[in-house]
Amino acid sequence: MDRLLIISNRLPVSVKKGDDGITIHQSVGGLATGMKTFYKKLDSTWIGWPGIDQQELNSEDNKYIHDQLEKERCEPLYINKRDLDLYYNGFSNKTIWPLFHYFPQYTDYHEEYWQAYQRVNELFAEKVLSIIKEDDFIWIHDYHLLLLPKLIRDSFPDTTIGFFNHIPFPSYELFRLLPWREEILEGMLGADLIGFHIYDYERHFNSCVRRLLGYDYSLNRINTGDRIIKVDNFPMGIDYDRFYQASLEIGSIKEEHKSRLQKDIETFFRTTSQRKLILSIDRLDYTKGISNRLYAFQKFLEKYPEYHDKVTLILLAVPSRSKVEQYQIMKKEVDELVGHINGKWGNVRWTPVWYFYRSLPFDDLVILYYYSDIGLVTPVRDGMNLVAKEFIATKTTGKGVLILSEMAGAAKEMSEAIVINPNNIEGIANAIGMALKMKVEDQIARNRKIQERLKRYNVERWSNEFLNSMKGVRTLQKRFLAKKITEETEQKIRSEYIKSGKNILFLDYNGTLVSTRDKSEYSPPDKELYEILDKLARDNRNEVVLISSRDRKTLDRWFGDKEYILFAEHGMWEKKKNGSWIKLNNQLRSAWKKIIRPVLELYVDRTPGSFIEEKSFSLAWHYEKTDPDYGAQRAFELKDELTERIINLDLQVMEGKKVIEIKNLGVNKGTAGSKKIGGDQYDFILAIGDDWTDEYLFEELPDNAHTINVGLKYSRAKYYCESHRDVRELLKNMCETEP
Ligand code: GDG
Repeated sequence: MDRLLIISNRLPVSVKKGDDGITIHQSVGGLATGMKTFYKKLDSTWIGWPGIDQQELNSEDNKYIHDQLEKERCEPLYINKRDLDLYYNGFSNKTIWPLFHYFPQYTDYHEEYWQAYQRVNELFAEKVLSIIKEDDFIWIHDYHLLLLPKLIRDSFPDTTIGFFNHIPFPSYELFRLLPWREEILEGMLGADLIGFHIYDYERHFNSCVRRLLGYDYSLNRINTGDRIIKVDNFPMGIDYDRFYQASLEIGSIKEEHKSRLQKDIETFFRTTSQRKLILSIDRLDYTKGISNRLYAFQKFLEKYPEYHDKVTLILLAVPSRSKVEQYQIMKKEVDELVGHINGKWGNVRWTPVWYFYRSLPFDDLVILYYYSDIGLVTPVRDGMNLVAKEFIATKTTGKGVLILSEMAGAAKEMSEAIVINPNNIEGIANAIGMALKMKVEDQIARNRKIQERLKRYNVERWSNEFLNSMKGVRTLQKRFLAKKITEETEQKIRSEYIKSGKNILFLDYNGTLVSTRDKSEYSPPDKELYEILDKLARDNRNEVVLISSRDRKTLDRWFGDKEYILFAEHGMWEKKKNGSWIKLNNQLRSAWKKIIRPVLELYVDRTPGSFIEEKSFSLAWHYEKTDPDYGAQRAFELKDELTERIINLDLQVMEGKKVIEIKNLGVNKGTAGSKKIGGDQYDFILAIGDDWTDEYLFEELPDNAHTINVGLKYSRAKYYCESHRDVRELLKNMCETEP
């Protein structure tokens, strides 16, 4: 693959300046730990903040750091102290972090933070643009850099950009609280691929985009009109073998090589098989549910006195964001709770909670995992949670029990764990009791299943899937990118048309033959349009097919006496030249209208200017005459609501221009078009339409068909033109060309 630029707030290594000069350490955290080993296997450069203020460095330091980081394939980006504070402690960790983790009560909305966030994202963009090369792949990580994809795209439109969000993406109800919500979404949509850990975050994001920006999505693609963006979920894995191997080695370390921590654990905890260790590891963060965990442990000690003197909770809380007030308050609460529990139940032989407030080196971390019988992971909200996965990876014998919060993304993949609700203190206490009593065979059976998955879907596989998906989006975009119709193409279409003996022309009505605004009943076809269509229809080589979403009556009134074939209601009805209307699908039903009509009526009552159009097998809610913003917002809400309501009704919800239509499944312009062509051989096929109901037709037609979309650049059509005027011009020129 081409060169990869990885961009995240922090580099995977941190620079420190102390008495012994400059030192470089491994950064702690999911992203750094996870990607550390594998990113060096690729032709890649990592851009991020090195963890130090450049003001503290002299030219010698700078040179040394530069050389060291170059070896690590890292490119440092320095941020001035004030901006760093406002952007990192401020907007990232006092605005986005709490809001995205469903803590609106901790969320600060300060213009000053937002300004700094924009400045720092721009700084990142400048850095990227100073080193970017054509064909580079750019992979941006996390919530600190939500604006970066668009900033890069604006200056480098053809580059391939992926964005991965490591934290949850909240539901619309939370996200809408953000004053800069549109800018954030637009920023993210600068990427070609947007990844989340689990489907729930993906669907929240899509719904926010639809409600706030008005871009629709289908399957997992968002079409902004001039680009297609893929949104998908990629549950992040761990470096499984590294944890598994490290744990295997611990078991065979000779006595004289054992570390202090290992010796202490063996001395104090492995005295009898009765003693059990519960492990809790997190950054000290209010999202991680550490106090809930302590309350639950306390409850457990109350409920199960038989375990006194036997069970110890090791609580490793890694200092984090200690400049943010909420974190300071929380630290105090945890300190007090630990003190309370130890004070109440501890004795000379037994300290119920072993509390570490620091970060440990990797080897010690694995020792803790290795000796623990129970992993207690109880976040109140967590994007994924890698600790849960690492705990299982170190259980080389298969023995051990994981208690996992259902609010962690990891719970979706690890259902064999004991899954708890972190707010249910009693429930967690019981889960601890259950874990202590779980039979060894049961433990092994559960863990082996999870291990198989973790081994297979490890961090390398995760990265590869993300990167391959990025490549895939580019191919997809090329496939969907209609070319602007040029004079040369028109010429080509015309010359094929002249030469051919049997032609079929599929023409949509609204937005294609008349302007989109002329949608009401009172703007019938004009003289010019009749002349063009009549002329085409008089040529007996041609079949002119008007394929519209309009109802039969209207089409009859306008074109009933014409020599055209008419398709009404997206192809539910067909009228041949001089014939009568026939239903194309006998499976069609309309009893469902009784259920759906009241929903639409409610929207009519609440949205002045909107109205319901009833067709034989469909209902449509039109909002072209409403206040544009309000109407659009209501339309998104309605679409969301209908998506839920139509389950099991065999219906589909289609969105046209300023209309939402509910109709029977399996009927669309594509099925009608292909039925019309049937086994007949046409030398020349032309299809023109303007909204996504026409996409079905473009897709169904044979490869040699000339397909033209009016307005949308991203379409299944081969070409696009600007407006209905261009369509008329093309058709006029065709009529005027004599064979
Ligand atoms: C964010 C999201 C998502 C912890 N203490 C020490 C240490 N660690 C390592 C663990 C693990 C990582 O840090 C923590 O990862 P988590 O996933 O548990 O949590 P966050 O830091 O909040 O990460 C999270 C993650 O991004 C990845 O997308 O899963 O939801 O919040 O790898 O081993 N490592 C060392 N010493 C410690 O004391 N060496």
